Amino acid sequence: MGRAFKVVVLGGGTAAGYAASEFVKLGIHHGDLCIISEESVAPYERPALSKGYLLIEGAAWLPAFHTCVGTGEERHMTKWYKDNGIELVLGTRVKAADVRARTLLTAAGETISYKFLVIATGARVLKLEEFGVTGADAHNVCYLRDVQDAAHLVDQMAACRKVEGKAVVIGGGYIGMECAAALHGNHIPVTMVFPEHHCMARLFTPEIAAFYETYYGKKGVNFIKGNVMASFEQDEFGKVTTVVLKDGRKIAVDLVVVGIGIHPNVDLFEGQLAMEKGGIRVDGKMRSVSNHSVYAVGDVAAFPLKMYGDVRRLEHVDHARKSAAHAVQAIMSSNKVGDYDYLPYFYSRVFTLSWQFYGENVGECILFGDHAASKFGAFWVHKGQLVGAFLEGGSKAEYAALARAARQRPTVDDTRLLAMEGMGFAMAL
Ligand code: FAD
Ligand code: NAD
Ligand code: ISD
Repeated sequence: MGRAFKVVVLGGGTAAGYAASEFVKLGIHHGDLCIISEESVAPYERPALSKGYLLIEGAAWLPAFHTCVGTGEERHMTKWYKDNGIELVLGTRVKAADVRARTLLTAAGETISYKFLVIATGARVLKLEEFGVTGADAHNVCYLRDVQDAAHLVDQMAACRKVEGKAVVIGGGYIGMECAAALHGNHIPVTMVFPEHHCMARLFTPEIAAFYETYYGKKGVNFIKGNVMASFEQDEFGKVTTVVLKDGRKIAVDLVVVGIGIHPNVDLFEGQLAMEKGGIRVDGKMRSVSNHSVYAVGDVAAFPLKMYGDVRRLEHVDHARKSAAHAVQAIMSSNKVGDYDYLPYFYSRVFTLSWQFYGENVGECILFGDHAASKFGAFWVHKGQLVGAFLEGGSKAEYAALARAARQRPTVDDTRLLAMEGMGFAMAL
């Protein structure tokens, strides 16, 4: 015999923290909600791990960034969960799920049953081993997904500084860019290696990427593009000492940071729930299309993106927070809510730079502003409509205008005029 709850949230990350907050706002009864997390700490704002956590001075560590401080709300530590009658089961991995029987089996052997399940299992990092690289389990090869990884990276940066060592960052995406900035801030020289011709290839155009690469270059960050690592060389203690690239080049190294993407954690539900785009296919209520007792939110949800009329899976925190709140509203109202109507929003902060992006990056990219002044942006125009908007160094009002523009999708008659008007175009909407 195990425990039974009205709602179980599986996963204790960012989406789970925002789901709990919404359940409490909507008046869930004490004893009705259980959150099961493999992590040993209460839900927190994962974005802080590649930013505040890695600072050499004035670092932000837990408990500073438990949810929901990322949106300016209250910080919820374990006491808050207890005070609100939420069973927070930490340090516990769920190893099996049976959605027909509505049960979860924990690694400790307990069966927990539910009326409604919210899957918020997020993602795990892609490992170099999956590309056939050996030696990637060395102590000085770091990944970054959870607070333990971040603590390990902080230790490894300290060890690297001690020997006045150098770092190689594998991957030119979000983790690569944010960690390279953090390594530089820790006085560690950095070389970035990635297969694409420019950084942040999922979002940036070559022109946008050029601004960031030039900025990083002036700080001393070295870029090796269009290349991948092939293998590591290690010393007699197992420490990685050399990164060997595919073209045979060798880079001496003391610390390696890897950010080569993620796998959504959906394995427990393979063969039980409909999947799409690597995630759990849900409807506009964030409810599994194949089992109406199950909801999925955050990184694992493949959801209908209403504005664009297709199904997407997004790996960003704003969506994790909002999709979680939406699923909770659906559960608490017996699905008497509208469909999730999300405007994609991504952002990053590196060095003293900060950008935001809204919408989608399809069609022609129209640049505006001034790279030299670190104040520039871009609009994406598709089939005569503005569909995406990016800005570096914006003010609160400008970012709000950017979001409005991407939401409204105004007609663009003259792209040359749009380039000249720049932010003026968005501000006037
Ligand atoms: P997660 O936050 O990953 O939470 C998943 C939880 O499920 C974890 O607690 C995990 O341990 C648990 N879990 C998984 N499987 C099981 C199981 N079988 N049993 C029990 N528990 C389980 N996005 C942005 O938009 N902006 C940013 O600046 C930004 N920065 C980021 C920085 C870093 C370092 C990382 C890693 C991500 C960042 N992201 C950012 C992405 C953002 O954090 C994620 O999109 C968001 O955390 C997804 O929330 P989630 O709750 O779906 O998953
Ligand atoms: P990513 O998808 O942003 O970037 C992966 C990068 O890996 C690619 O750009 C590519 O350069 C590189 N790559 C792929 N295969 C490679 C290989 N074999 N060898 C070398 N490089 C290879 O993923 P990430 O940077 O690892 O980030 C992990 C997750 O965390 C993502 O979901 C991301 O959205 C999220 N995240 C988001 C933010 C943010 O939104 N500001 C910040 C950090 C992390
Ligand atoms: O969205 C975010 C973000 O970028 C962070 O660093 O949430 C966190 C919190 O602001 C950390 O306190």
